[in-house]
Amino acid sequence: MSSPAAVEDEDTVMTSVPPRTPASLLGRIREPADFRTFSREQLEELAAEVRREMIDCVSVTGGHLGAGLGVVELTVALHAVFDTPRDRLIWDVGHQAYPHKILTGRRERMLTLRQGGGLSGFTRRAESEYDPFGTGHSSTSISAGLGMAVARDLKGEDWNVVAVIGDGAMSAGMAYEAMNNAGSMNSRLVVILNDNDMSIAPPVGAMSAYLSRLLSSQPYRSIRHFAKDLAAMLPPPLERAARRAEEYARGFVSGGGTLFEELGFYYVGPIDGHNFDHLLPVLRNVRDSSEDRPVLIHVVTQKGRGYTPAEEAADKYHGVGKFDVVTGIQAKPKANAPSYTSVFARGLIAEAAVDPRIVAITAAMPAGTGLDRFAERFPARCFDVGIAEQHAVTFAAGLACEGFKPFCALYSSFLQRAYDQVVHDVCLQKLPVRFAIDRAGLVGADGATHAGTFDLAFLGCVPEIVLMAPADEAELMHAVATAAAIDDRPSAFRYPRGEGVGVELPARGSVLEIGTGRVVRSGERAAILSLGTRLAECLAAAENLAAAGLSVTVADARFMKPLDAALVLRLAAEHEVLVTVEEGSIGGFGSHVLHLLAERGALDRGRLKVRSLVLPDRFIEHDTPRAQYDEAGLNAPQIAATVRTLLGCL
Ligand SMILES: Cc1ncc(C[n+]2csc(CCOP(=O)(O)OP(=O)(O)O)c2C)c(N)n1
Repeated sequence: MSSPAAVEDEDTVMTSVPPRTPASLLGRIREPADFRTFSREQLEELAAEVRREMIDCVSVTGGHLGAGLGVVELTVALHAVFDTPRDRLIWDVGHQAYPHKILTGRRERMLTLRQGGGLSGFTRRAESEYDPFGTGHSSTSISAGLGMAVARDLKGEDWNVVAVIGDGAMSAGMAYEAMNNAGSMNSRLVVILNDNDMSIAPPVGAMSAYLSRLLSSQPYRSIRHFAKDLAAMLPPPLERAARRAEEYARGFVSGGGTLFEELGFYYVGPIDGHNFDHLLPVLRNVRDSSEDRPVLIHVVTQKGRGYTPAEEAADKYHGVGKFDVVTGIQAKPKANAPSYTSVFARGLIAEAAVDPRIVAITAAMPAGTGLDRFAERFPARCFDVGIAEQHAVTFAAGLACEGFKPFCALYSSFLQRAYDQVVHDVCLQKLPVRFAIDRAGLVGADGATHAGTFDLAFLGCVPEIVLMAPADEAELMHAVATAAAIDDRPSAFRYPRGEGVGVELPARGSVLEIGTGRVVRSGERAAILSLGTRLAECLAAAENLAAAGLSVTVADARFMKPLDAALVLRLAAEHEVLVTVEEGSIGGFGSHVLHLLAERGALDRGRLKVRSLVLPDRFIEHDTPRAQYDEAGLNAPQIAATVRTLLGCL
């Protein structure tokens, strides 16, 4: 597997405004109503302008490129045919919505994409009335769309709901739950399956194979011919002809029944998603149809369409940093240290080399989690289960039942999906599944949807699990080795997006003593107790305080669960001030420390001042990591200021 530049790894800051390609049609458009009267040829020209504009913008801001390029014609056609925003248009995941943003009044702000105060990289209700549903996590569009459609019916109103979902997103259970429900309801809902035969990585699973079979059973090329022939043969209106063509197509493609039809959908397709001759009549038909049931239009597109580098390497151009439009070469920020993700992969490979029971699981993020490297080394021991986090966790539980040592590598925010599986299938049965929780904490440009804010809180309250948060990349190697050794209960370790601090890496991690922290700097008046990678900021704060004559102890808890009670109580007893620091929400490490102190009576004497520095109780929007940490109050100056205030030394 290759390694696409994960968009989450780019700190993209606008540096210069690119020369705008003359855009004669786009320049006249403020909203979709402005092009609803366009001819087919004008729509085609508009699509070409949108594509050029998108490439220009993303070359400066970085962001998601391939998915948006693949839906340019579809986006233009949808807004041309449907009465948005009255008709609700939902983009699954939302990473392909840049053309949609360009066409819905946000063109002038495209160069602020993914930057502080700028446009989000996904759809957001707060951003535009053309974004009826906020996305970021995949496979929600059919459920949300069905909810809107049913609400419309209950209100007695008459508008359309269109959900656009990719073939990758279609691998998630939620999409089937929604289709299963929609198929049994008499509610008008249009689902557009945007089939580009790609997820971030090549798609996996039986559904993907099914879609390929569906396409190969009757190439859409011949349907186009049918449509043309029929349109020529039949009298106007063209719509009627096209409707007949679809009916023919349905029969030819599926022999009368597709999986979608079995689920209660009226299936149309496959149609060419770059061809307005296909898109416009079919979309108009569906819009004007009086069918009170869900329709699925199977649209075939090419990821990265119209930009050669992205067409040729769809995975590498899923998400990009800034790039040179002419060469396609992406500007890689200079790395000072390896990323936590790559260190995790290195640690896991080292463990797996000596333990054949170690297996690894990813939910459609092989490169994002570093497991692409593990898969190169141990192809038979790495499983990409598709965008299916819930399944990934219970699948890992099954592997653990049979004596394997599964490492389930998920982003913190996507693990939220699998909470019940963690509690019920893993922890309740005390199964030794290891959770490698990547992107724990703030994530920069991807913003609130992708931030790993809650894992400490939602895992810390579950019995049986060992919960670690390594402080640097060497500690991450130790956490991997420790998790490999814990074979009698579940364990998890969390680490952030981005690169480490540059410490030397061991060839293989050491197994840590469960539930023991370490003191990394000894002082007298105050103690800073850190969990995770804010340790470097805590040490910088201590240095700053020392320069002002304040002697501060800094400790690394290493484990949130089991908590090193002896260490916490000692720090509390020996200092006037105790400040805990973590990159997580309220309810996590600091809350556990406070609970322990209260239970053990350490707060009763009234001398100790305790504070917990956690992420604030609000969603932190996309910005540079540094700005996000400042907003959260988790940089060294703010940590030092907290200690100073508590010591009364302002
Ligand atoms: C629940 C969840 N898991 C993982 C992801 C990461 N992710 C973002 S886009 C994507 C692939 C989506 O593929 P597809 O739906 O085919 O859309 P395409 O990018 O090909 O247009 C993945 C895995 C996510 N957004 N949400």
